[in-house]
Amino acid sequence: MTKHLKDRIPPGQFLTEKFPVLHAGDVPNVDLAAWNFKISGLVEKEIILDWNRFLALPQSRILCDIHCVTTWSRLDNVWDGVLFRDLMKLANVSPAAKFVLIHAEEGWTTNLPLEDLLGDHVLFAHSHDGKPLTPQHGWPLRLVVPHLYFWKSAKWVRGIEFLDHDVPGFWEERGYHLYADPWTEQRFRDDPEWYDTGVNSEEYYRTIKARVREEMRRRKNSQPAE
Ligand SMILES: Nc1nc2c(c(=O)[nH]1)N[C@H]1C(S)=C(S)[C@@H](COP(=O)(O)O)O[C@H]1N2
Ligand SMILES: [Mo]
Repeated sequence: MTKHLKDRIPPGQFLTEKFPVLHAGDVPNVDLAAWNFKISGLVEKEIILDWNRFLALPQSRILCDIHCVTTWSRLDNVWDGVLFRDLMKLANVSPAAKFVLIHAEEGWTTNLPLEDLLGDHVLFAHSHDGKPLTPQHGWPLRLVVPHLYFWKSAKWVRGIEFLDHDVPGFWEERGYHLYADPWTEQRFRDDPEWYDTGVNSEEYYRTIKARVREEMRRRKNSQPAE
């Protein structure tokens, strides 16, 4: 089934064929020989991978649309890399882990519920549209979480930390939404559920995710028959 173009563009977004560059601070200088990736937190044993070991992991390709909170969307991006869930298999993660804090160069972080990372569409990418990432877009490695606003897709990633509680990341601490669903425009942390359910609770995520599912159902039902 081909989806209508308008059904692929969330509210408040415009389409671009360009690939804008956005981040806090400067593009970091990364030395691949010194680069490593750390799996930490609620794991039996911390794991540290170097670049060659990372590349030796099973490789996957995804095709996705991306939606930036600054209102641009870019369709049909091809990414190559390692699925989050394939990476996670290396570590013995405690069942108590419910959240993940993604760590990038220079202490930049972003937070996500673990279950959002387990799908076959979430990957650590080293290539975009068939070419290695450019430094501005996150070389050597970035996360891609297509179903959330693009700031969750950390560039220059260096590790993942499994947690039993939610810890707001860099932009989230500065007022951006904790979950960031583009279809219900979770841009800023000004949603009523935030005030109703309080800080960092699983209850909060249950509530906002229920709202997202409801919106997706509504959209599906309002689609004209073909
Ligand atoms: N490490 C790091 N990753 C980051 C950011 C950042 O400031 N630092 N900014 C995020 C934001 S706000 C966006 S919109 C996307 C932009 O990715 P792009 O520059 O490849 O378009 O990267 C995200 N990943
Ligand atoms: Mo952004």
